[in-house]
Amino acid sequence: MMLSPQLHKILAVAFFLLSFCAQGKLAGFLPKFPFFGAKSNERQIPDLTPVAGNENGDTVRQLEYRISRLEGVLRLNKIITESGGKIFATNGKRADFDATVEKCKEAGGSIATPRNPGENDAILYFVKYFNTYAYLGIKQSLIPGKFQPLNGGQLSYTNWYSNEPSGRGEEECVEMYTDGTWNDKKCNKNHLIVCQF
Ligand code: MMA
Ligand code: CA
Repeated sequence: MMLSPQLHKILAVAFFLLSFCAQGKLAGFLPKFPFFGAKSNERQIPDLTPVAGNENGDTVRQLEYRISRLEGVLRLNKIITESGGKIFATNGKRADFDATVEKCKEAGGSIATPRNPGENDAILYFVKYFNTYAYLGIKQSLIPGKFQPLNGGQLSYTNWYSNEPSGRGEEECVEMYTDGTWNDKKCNKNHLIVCQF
């Protein structure tokens, strides 16, 4: 059966978070949720007993129901944030720009790239929680001082801090400050990994 884009998305988020749980790297993140720090032999195995229903349509509906419940739990616990159907997640770790792009790609997503104030806020939640700047999926174009989304095209939304971008070609990446504004910056800082799915 083909995976729906929604199922694909939530599975990518789940594996992203789980891969770090398994390494114990999420310990410390959301300490009120001790299951994140549990050793592998103590971890709860989810009950994946199929619900009755032989037709593909039923199966898809049931999967969608289960996904929406999972999303509800993740959202409630602020393990993911969401804006307009786009999901954002962090593992609480830091990396430079290239490593962040790679980590997000490995997880089946991409580096967080806000397209409007709602998405900017969804990323900002993690930046504030960890009190750590995050790189965005925006880079200087071939024209120094002009920025564009990683996958090309034009920036239709920006949230530059006053007098930014200021690097005049010397600062090729973009970081989000803890007030949600943006600064062009060198790409080699250790910033919070925030991905979108
Ligand atoms: C730093 C660096 C720049 C930023 C300025 C703002 C001195 O350089 O973070 O990217 O524009 O601070 O003062
Ligand atoms: Ca700058």
